[in-house]
Amino acid sequence: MSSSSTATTVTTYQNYIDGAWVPSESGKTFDNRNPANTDDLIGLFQKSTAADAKRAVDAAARAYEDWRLVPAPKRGEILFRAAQIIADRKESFARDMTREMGKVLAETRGDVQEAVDMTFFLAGEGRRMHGQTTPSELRNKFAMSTRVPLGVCGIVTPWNFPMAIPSWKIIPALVAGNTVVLKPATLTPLSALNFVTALIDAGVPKGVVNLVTGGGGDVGNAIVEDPRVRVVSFTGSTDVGREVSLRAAPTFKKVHLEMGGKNVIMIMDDADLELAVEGCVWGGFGTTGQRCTAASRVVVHEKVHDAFVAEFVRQVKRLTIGDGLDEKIQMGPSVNEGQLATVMDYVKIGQKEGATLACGGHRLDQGAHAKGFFHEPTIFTGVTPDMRVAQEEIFGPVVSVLTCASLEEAIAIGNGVIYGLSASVYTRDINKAFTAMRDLDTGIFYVNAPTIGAEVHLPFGGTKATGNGHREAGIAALEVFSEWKSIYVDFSAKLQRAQMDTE
Ligand code: UN1
Repeated sequence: MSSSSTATTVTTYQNYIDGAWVPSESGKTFDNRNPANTDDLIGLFQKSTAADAKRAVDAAARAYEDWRLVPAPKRGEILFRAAQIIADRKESFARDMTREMGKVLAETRGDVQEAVDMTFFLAGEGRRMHGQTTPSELRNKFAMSTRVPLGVCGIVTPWNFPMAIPSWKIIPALVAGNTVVLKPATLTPLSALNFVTALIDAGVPKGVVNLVTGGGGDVGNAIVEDPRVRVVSFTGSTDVGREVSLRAAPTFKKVHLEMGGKNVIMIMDDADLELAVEGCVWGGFGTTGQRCTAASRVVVHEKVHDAFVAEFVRQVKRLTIGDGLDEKIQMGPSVNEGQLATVMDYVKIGQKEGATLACGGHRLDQGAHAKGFFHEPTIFTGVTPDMRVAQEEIFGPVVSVLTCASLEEAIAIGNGVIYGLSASVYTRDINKAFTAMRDLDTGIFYVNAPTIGAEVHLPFGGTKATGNGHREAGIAALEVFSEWKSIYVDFSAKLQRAQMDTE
């Protein structure tokens, strides 16, 4: 069993290492609390150490010796079963997720569904995972290259998509024949544990997937620095990503990083404004703005600026804020006190820089909001491209509105940040749409839709300080979790040596 109950009925959850639920050698746990109501203690999780991480890597390294030889279609079959199990448990997994990180049920259902979709999609790679065959230079010789696994993968995942993102990384790792050590964000260990439990119940053999909860400094670094770990896949902030990269470098690991964003929606003067407002509301304030893909900048053509802002502000003021378990609520809390403090800091920074607070700007802490980390959805207008609220990732419910006089200016503003994840344009002019699509330096681009909503079978990732050249999702994920082996089969060696001598 994954858990045991204490006298106060608070569940203590354990690590999963080498096919068994085990406590950390530290003897310590940490709390997992509901950000909508901090009285609600969801459970206690293991405060693991470097020694726990090492045991998990030991187990994964041993299990790799057999898992790599399990035929890929068979690995895929286990993963198909896992996808179905996750689908069957969708509602309870979604509720656990809303409780532990706050986003509304409609979104946590979407998060779980993304894990289902990704698992079904990549399980199918067990029967594809195509390589190449190519003619050889020589007679009686056959040449091909095949995908091979790398070994143990260290997977470090964030709290904002607590089941989807682990699935983006773990499923391609497994189908390709690798084994895994997962360290989830300390704010969302239950969703990670639910995901791992589904894999176990589907029949993933012992040691193939290991879960170690705890802090990045203790567990994360130990995984990233272990020479037996051959791949590290990390989603989180750009600062931590840089550190992961540096720590992984001495042992020549393959490192996949998915980091910050400052995504832009560009609204041209011919846009369908109703559509654009709807996109900005959900792109900006969905998941309380806590998405790497959040539309935290809106650049509006000066001709439609005032009409757009009036309607955007009107709709944002009507959003219902509260506990995401209530189906009527549209936006939940920030994930913790630190994240809320960041939001409040940026509200002050924006005002000091001279931006206009068009709505929001305050913490909500009365009545139903008294025990959570709630903040009003906030819009700044009159923002200029150099302001910090236009440059820095806030990861909260704050949107900055800027103006432009042309598409060219909008594109320059859009590209004028260190990040490059997602961008979008609202226009009815196909020439403008294709120009923007070509010229925005981002990994993802949308036309007449917000910057959010990536689908599992397309590559996901960004340019510049958002990523390091890799993509996850789609079959692009296999590039991270496999490498190529080229094989030459010489079926007439003697004859060929003779040929080589004469040619
Ligand atoms: C993230 O914020 O890290 O495209 C991922 C989207 C979601 C995934 C976001 N499907 O917005």
